[in-house]
Amino acid sequence: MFKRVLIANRGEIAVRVMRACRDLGIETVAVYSDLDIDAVHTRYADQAFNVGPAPAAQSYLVVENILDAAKRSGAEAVHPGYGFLAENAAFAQAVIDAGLTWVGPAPAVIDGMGDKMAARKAAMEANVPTVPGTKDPVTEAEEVRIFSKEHGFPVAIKASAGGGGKGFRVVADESEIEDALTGAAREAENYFSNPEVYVERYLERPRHIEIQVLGDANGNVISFPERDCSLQRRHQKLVEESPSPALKPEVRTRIMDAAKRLAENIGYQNAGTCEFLLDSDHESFYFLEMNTRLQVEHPVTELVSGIDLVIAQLRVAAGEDIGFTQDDIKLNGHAIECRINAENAAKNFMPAPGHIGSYREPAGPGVRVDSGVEPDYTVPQAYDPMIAKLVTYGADREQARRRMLRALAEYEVEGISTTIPFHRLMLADEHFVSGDYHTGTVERELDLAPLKETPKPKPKPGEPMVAERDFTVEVSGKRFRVKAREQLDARVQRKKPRPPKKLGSAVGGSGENLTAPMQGTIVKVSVKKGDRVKIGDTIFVLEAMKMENSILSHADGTVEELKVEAGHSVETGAVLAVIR
Ligand code: MV4
Repeated sequence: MFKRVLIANRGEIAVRVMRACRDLGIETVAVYSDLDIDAVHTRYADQAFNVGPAPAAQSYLVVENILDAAKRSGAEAVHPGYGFLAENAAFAQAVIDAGLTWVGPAPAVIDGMGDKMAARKAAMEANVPTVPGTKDPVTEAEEVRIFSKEHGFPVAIKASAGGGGKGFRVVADESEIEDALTGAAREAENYFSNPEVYVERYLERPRHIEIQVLGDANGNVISFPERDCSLQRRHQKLVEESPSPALKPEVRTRIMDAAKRLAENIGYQNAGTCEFLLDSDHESFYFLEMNTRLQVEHPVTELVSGIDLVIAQLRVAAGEDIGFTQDDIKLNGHAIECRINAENAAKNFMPAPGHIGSYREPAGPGVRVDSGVEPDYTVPQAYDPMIAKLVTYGADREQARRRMLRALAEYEVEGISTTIPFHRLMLADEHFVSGDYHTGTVERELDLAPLKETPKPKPKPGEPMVAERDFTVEVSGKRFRVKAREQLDARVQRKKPRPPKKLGSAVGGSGENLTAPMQGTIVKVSVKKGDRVKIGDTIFVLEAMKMENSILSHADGTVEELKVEAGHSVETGAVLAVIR
């Protein structure tokens, strides 16, 4: 077994991997950016090396800096965690070329599965069902039209190099083909420097089911009971659970066998995940893609199987026996994970980095918290907004759910907005309680209105304004919460009515200037000088916060001037156009 391992990551996953190392008596080496000099993971490790300034592109993603830290620390292996360089074949190869052990699958396998078309072909060869689709990439609208004639609408256009929803478009009818094709190809080029896209029949209301696999050092592959990851928003998972409330035992067996066959066929070693779509009949399933890394949601599998997946990864990488076989993998109980993100669900899940004041994690029976933060920590804007994962375990789903509600109520994160209120709503909602949800539930069916801060009732003109404040007072040993109401002088600014919001849209503007509501890159200009526009019309498409956002007109009028064009980066508040 290794004496020392470098963890090429930060936040909760870095701490989580370091804990597995500690369990095995392995010394840990952290890498950190200038922003993480006092971060939890940096201080948890036995050694820590600075790899560069705050931006990930200048630190956590700089291969030579990571390798330099590995050499200087005397690390014998590198664990990449997830995200950052975890699925970067060149990095994996560089680690191996430096004489170190890569804790993950072979670089060629990372490359192979990174190409969704090649992954689909590997699935077909392993007799694993895939969604009916084109065997090769498409470039012309006519090809999409021909496909839809055979398979009907809706169809999905997807990036070959894609994943996570980037370069993903749903086409409901012929009229949408052209725009969807160019949009998907543009996004694919922007995100993956590869504009290739392909077409599939689009499954309505599917569930997102994934199977953990583990290839041991002797080429045996073990598969684990599924994770249901359907509760997503804009391709960002929010809640995951195991087992899936939608999977019958015979379907579980078939899907676990399918994942094992695929992993065996490509000679998979170490931990990986096969993603499937389960059709709304809860019988037919289709291979989507394979992730060649440990996933965020791996703890739910650890809890229902009793296997520490990171310890297993380290043992496989060291060429050791993992100590269990497929027959040892049983499904016991139920686990649920809620991703605790520094995001404000009441404001379209807008990232909400900032300073955490008091911070208290829940505990008690069946509660696990994998966290990368602590009291008085500042959540940086530079990195992914997930600050922790709250995972609960119960003998059955209802016990796991109730424990999650208890833990969410105990979880205290003072100073920033988090997704805790969203999860409290989600876990109590009938869609979750019934288990009857799908990939569109969060975005299309869940009512998030209760999360909107209840605006204080505005006093009528002339009526005094009253502020309310809560206090805890003690009277003869008893504690009472009291609400004090304080009269203030009225200083009320009447706000202009805001135009209707489209999903994934934003409006910014005052007077005749249309301004950028957030920092980002203009990827599309939807109007030209002289066009007549109405409030709410899309003027630009701005790429920010990992997604494309429509920038809507804030007024009725004529486009007098366009200040930006596709490709321009803009700061918050920048004037984008003049509409009068
Ligand atoms: C699909 C699909 C339905 N039909 N493909 C693509 C990115 C991957 N992470 C999930 N993707 C999907 N591919 C076909 N043919 C549904 C999904 C999907 C999804 C799509 C839109 C919004 C959220 C989603 C969550 C999980 C799966």
